Amino acid sequence: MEILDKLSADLQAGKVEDVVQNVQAALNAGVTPEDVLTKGMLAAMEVVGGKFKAGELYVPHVLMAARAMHAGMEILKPKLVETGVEPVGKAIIGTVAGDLHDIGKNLVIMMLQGGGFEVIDLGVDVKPEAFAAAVKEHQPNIVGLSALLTTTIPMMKKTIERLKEESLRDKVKVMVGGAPVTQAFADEIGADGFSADAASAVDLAKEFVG
Ligand code: B1M
Repeated sequence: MEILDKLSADLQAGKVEDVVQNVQAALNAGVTPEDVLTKGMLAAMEVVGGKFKAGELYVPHVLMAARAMHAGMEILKPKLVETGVEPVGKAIIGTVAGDLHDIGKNLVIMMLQGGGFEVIDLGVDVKPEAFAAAVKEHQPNIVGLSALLTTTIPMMKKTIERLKEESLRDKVKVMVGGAPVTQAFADEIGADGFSADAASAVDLAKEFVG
């Protein structure tokens, strides 16, 4: 459909105003909110994610596309709620205690939202007990831990331990990431998965929720 192709192209190009206009135009033309989401916006974010993974696009470009996605979602969300489209899963994500880096985390959040997930952002410097409290409150499928410092990655282990202490560990999948984090480290601390970048994080999250 021409309008969805245009929406997808504008979203990939990060054109916020055009995306907003195209979402509205598609809805006005009678396209269902679900088709606007899946055939227009999610399809576009998949292209962006794939190109980012392949090294054909860089962080600023992905951020622009993610911002355009956000702007479009503001219009689409109420319509999706009206038509009862369920998110593919729910994740809570934060940067671990002692760590204030959030650029990568925010990128992961935007990409997950682009992938159809409901995401609760716990922010930065999130203590293990705050992650545990958020799991109780929001009952997510996934807990995402981000860390950028070699001095703070041990807090990932502490967070997992806290989830165990509060009998919450079996209720969630724990995903870890950030520049100093590796698959070997993720295995060592008992995380369910590691992803090196935001696009892989979406693939992993989708695997987690089946
Ligand atoms: Co800081 N910093 N910083 N810093 N900083 C690094 C990380 C550092 C490598 C710089 C260096 O020395 N070369 C170094 C860490 C060294 C180490 O630990 N071995 C460092 C340091 C030392 C520090 C301070 C201690 C400096 C000081 O004050 N003496 C201090 C610490 C503050 C604190 O946190 N308590 C500090 C402060 C800062 C700023 C505040 C100035 C700023 C952060 C601003 C912000 O985030 N709002 C900052 C920045 C910007 C950086 C660098 C330059 C860039 C980090 C970044 O945003 N990268 C960084 C050096 C570098 O990397 N070149 C550096 C871009 C981002 C998109 O990538 O975060 O890796 P990244 O995210 C990727 C993946 O890792 C992955 O997906 C993302 C997208 O593809 N990913 C996940 C991330 N989280 C994920 C979670 C997942 C899955 C994937 O699942 C949940």
